[in-house]
Amino acid sequence: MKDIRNIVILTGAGISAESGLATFRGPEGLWEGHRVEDVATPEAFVRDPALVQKFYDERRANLRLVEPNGAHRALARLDSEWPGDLLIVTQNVDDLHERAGAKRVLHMHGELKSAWCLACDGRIPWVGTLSEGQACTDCGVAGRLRPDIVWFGEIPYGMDRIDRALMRADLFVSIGTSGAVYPAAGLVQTARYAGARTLEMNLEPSLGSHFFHESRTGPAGALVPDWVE
Ligand code: BJW
Repeated sequence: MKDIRNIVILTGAGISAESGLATFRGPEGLWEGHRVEDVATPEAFVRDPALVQKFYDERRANLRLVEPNGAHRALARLDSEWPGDLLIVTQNVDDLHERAGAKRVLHMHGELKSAWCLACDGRIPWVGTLSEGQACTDCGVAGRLRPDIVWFGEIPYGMDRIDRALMRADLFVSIGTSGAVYPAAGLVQTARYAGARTLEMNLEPSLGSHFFHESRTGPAGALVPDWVE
């Protein structure tokens, strides 16, 4: 990776698929069992909080059953060895990048293992199941915790930091994302505007694959370690 110093990597559900976590869209997609508007919007949470809490409780429980795969491990190795700036921007709410050892990770759509207290606006680690009415460990108020997840219509986390990293990036790499959800799907255009080389690695060409200089198709568990070597 000659002439490259600063790297931004965007990951999506496809990178965790080989660990056994369902992606969102497609035949085996997570949304097949749940209508997205029933579980991943602020309106759904107001309408049926128990359903939404149950959906996320189940996904948290499932996290304990899965392990990082070769793609997570390769990115963690790159993170630990890369001397320049590097930022892994993940849309995933799982913790597989961290469990593989990556440190420079930003969860733009939130994290399953975090709870957001609507009483004090604090973020606390999730313990037990939120649907049991766990109290906030900061303010002590019970029953006001929601999943710390960015739902449709909400502003993703860290957008300023992401924009700053993209403006300095020499290389932007997108892994395992369909390009269906904005603003994540538009990061490639910002990176190109800033002059970065852009590479996509996905099982199939994504909706935005024409925006990339290069598009490699195949499973992330094979493509990412090859690229990092
Ligand atoms: C493999 C593989 C293997 C499989 N190896 N690859 C109309 C037009 C444009 C935009 C909008 C619009 N109406 C509304 C909007 C905005 C909306 C949006 O984009 N909607 C679209 C659906 C149209 N966006 C928002 O509301 C966002 N907020 C926002 O825009 O605020 C305003 C704003 C403006 C400007 C700047 C800043 C803010 C918020 C979006 C929140 C998304 N939340 C979710 C749920 C999170 C919680 C949860 O997990 O439950 O995030 S939705 C869901 O989709 C989740 C994901 O992070 C996200 C992206 O999905 P991802 O990761 O791409 O997964 P898939 O399944 O789609 O794709 C997987 C890919 O992997 C596939 O291509 C496979 O082929 C591939 N793959 N196995 C490699 N082994």
